[in-house]
Amino acid sequence: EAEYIRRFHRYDPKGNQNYWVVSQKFVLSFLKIERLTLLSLTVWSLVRRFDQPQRYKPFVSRCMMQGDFAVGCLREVNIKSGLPATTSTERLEQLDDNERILSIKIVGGDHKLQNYSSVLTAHPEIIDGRPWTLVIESFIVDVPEGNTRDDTCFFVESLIKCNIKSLAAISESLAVQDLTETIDI
Ligand code: A8S
Repeated sequence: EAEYIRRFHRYDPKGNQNYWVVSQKFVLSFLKIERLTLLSLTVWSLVRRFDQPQRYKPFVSRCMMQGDFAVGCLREVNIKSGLPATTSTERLEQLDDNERILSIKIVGGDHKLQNYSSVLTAHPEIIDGRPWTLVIESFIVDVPEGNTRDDTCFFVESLIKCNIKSLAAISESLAVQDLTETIDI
């Protein structure tokens, strides 16, 4: 796990270091809870669809793509009501189907997260003969004026935890669906 983080979740903070959150601790606390009992393919097939985040992200109501689905493309995401945000414009920075890495950068929108970038990696593992997927997500973001590092980290961490929990639940139901379809009843 530490090796995955070393390899895939690296950042190069610029400017005043205090204004950046690189939450290694958050990633580590995640590692324990987010071992998903699923075919890792199902997880990755949801994550890699940069054009359809609403399939698993509970706060996204709609997503519109600008340009073809390729590295560098942009999506405009609409956020459900109840959050301090309405839209977000996001760029696909990296999509690696072999290593299972998705990296995005927020480049605009109506919300408080300035210079937000994130990396999500999904690692298939066999534990007790069963396939699992370990999902690790890390992020870097400016601390908004009037907020503390801790508050900012807590806010983002809560959103990401919701996303990953939902990813787990939806992947699981898709995996079960796939299984029952192959069993001809
Ligand atoms: C993601 C991660 C995050 C998304 C945040 C942190 C966001 O979409 C929501 C509320 C906000 O205030 C910021 O990978 C923003 O989705 C749900 C609009 C960016």
